[in-house]
Amino acid sequence: EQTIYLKDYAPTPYRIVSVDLDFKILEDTTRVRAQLTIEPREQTPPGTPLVLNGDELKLDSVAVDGAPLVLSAYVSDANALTLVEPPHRRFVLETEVTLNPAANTKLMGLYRSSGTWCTQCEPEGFRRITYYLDRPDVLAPFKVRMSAPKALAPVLLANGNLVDQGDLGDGMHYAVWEDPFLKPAYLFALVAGDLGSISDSFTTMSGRKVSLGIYCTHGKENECHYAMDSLKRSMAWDERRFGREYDLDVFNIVAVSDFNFGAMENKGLNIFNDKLVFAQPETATDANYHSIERVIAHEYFHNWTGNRITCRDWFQLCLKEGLTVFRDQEFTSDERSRPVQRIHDVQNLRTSQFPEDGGPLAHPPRPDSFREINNFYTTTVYEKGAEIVRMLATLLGEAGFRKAMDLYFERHDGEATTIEAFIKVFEDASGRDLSQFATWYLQAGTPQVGVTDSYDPASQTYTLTLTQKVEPTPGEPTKKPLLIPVRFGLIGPNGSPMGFGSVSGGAVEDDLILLDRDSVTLTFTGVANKPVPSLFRGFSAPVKIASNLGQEELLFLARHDSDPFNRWDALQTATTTLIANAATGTAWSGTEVDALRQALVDTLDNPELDDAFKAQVIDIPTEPVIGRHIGKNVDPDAIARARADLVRALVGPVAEKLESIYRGLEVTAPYSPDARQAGQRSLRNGLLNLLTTGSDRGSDLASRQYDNATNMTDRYAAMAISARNWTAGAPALLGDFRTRFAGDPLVFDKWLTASAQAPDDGAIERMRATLTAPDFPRTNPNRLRSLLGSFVMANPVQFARADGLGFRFVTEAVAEIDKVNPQVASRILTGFRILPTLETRRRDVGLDALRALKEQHTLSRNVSEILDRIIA
Ligand code: B3K
Ligand code: ZN
Repeated sequence: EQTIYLKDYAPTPYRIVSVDLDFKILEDTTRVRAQLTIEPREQTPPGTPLVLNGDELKLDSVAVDGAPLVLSAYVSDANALTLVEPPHRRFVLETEVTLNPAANTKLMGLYRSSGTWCTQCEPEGFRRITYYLDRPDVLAPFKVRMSAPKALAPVLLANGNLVDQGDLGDGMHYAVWEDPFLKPAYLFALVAGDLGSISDSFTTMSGRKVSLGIYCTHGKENECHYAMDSLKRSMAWDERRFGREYDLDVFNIVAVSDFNFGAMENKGLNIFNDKLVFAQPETATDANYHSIERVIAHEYFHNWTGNRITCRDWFQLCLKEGLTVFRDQEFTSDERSRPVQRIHDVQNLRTSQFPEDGGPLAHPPRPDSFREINNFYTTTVYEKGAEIVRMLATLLGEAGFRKAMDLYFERHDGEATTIEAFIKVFEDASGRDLSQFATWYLQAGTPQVGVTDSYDPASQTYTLTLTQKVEPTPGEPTKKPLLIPVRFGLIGPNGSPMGFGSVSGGAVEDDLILLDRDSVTLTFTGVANKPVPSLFRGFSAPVKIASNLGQEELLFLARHDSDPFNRWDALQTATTTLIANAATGTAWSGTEVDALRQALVDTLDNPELDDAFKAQVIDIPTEPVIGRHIGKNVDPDAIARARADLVRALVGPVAEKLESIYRGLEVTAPYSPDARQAGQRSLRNGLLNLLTTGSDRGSDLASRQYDNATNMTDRYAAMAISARNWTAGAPALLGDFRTRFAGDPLVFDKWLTASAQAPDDGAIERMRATLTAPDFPRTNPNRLRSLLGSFVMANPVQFARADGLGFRFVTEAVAEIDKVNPQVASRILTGFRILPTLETRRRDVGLDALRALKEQHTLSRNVSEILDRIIA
């Protein structure tokens, strides 16, 4: 099996000048005729073979300039069609293949989802539709003709603009779509089906009217309005914030129920996992609305960062993904609350990216080799990629960043480009040397920043030393120092910001320290009193901070820091430390718990803070986050016990007060997903969570909330909190929820998740029974991920059981899923990346389960790669 290296990149010897596709879609088969106009590049020697990618294609005919090819002129096998000696001039290659979309359970290429024909081509799915140079640096204009039975597929969609349509008799009809923009094959899309839709329009800043459509299963139209609203707000925001206007006359979105990922940014025809489109208050939570808004925006923003400017090769994936995640984070920050969104994004980074970056699957945001590219659509490429762009924005400032982005669009529009070119744009626009900064893209691992300081009252001098260190990661034994932007402030004894005279010893620009060596010692003069340093404000770099602050100083920051992120983070650090210490044998003191409780209560009582922020402050770090903090010899049972004990100690004396705040927060107005109302619900549900873990009032409160809920946010929270704490009421709530919403697959997913995250000893049996029930939809990614993905990522107590039952349950399921859908299987398997952090006994039974998987099954390239990297 082959490893692909970035260093081997070379352009194709042939160019594809234009693409003409004809799809004949019939009930059982689809015939694809492709006419590719091809020419050799100037430097290509005559006689150079033309190798086109293919995957599971059945070739029916092949011709050049209208003449069928003789057998000796080409070779076709499972993975390629090779023209041995193509003409040394422009020519038209015509191929015909037959596909069976209904049998395509990998959901890459053309497949059927609940009767609808749809496509997913990124990264290498187009080769499952026709023979092609299936790589992102081959750009061409596409014309697509499709015909299908009118009864099965009254709706026929593809990229670009509709240029023709009509009746063909015999119950068949056709449509022709043309996309004038050059694009790589991974952005190709086609949809044919019997779909309902809603429509709207958007007038761009230059006055062009764009027709907008969202297509879905009949009957779901009413659940598409929030997605439409999010789309229009995204289009307006990209004009305002980045000066980017939409470029076609139509923009369509199609919701499908079987989808490997969240959504896909195909040019002018985005295809979405329906869970990221459908929303109504009775069945979708505030969190669902939030995700819909974010992902609709994300895919729309790709039109400029991804489609107009795409990637030269898949190693450059974070060129489009990191940048587009940054853009969607900024959109949500502008539409909702900036500090709340920042905390949300950092929680996500710490929960999923840090464990990836500190374990066997660590890789740089711009990797230099892979076996299976689908395994690199990771949180490192996406979320760490976004953090890198955010650091560029921090270094350049708002105006400087916008100037650089303008230059990026101007310089690279229409191109397939690289991370190097992206960085060069930022250098040219700012005049800065970013060569050291570029290391962020090329090196894996989360830097650990150490802090020490001292104050000399006699000379009024404050000294601050910052160090950085990155642990070795697979294939990278030694690390280079990074350029780490540290946004900071000094806080005086009365809680106000403190000025200083001068600073020396390192690079400081206004409130930004540039930590660019292993160690930097800064000397601040004219400092009147001993300050408390507030470092990494707004989480200005994706690092782990080994703060030297004690609990007292952390609580001081939580009270006084002008930076809301650091206020939140100070309490998180204080809480995590107490739990981690207790789990590893160092008990907390009563004073420590009293002080922490007071800080939480003061936050709740502060009328100036908004509810969403308060909810984040009282959110006790999860077990996986604490496990990660401990780092080695982790015993999930001990962590769960210590966490619950601390919550009990915190809540006990104030349970009544918390309950009365809880009662006072009930929303009486009609449901709205807006940030304010959602914030109020999240605070109320956060209190319910505290009361359920920390007192005996919670179980009943939760059951009552469940019964009286008028929206899914409150009902789901009550069930999930009960399940996670395995209260007396939990089994009844799970049982009711399952039958109450039977028939709604997206609500079933919520039940699967809650059930999989419950830490009771019956969890595995319950999951096994669910999974093996005859009516469980075994091929649907959403169902599988809701059950198994939530289990491996969020239920360490049962997944990492010392008897190995949890591990074996998952490896056996992965072996089965792999036969159907390798992408889903390998994604679930990544949950085993926690093995190296676990205590020996658990690690060993986990490794045994992985070895058995490897020995007993024939596995896909996707699963084998993940397995080998974890076992290694
Ligand atoms: N670009 C797609 C991801 C496709 C994933 C293929 N395994 C969605 C996105 O990031 O916007
Ligand atoms: Zn994306």
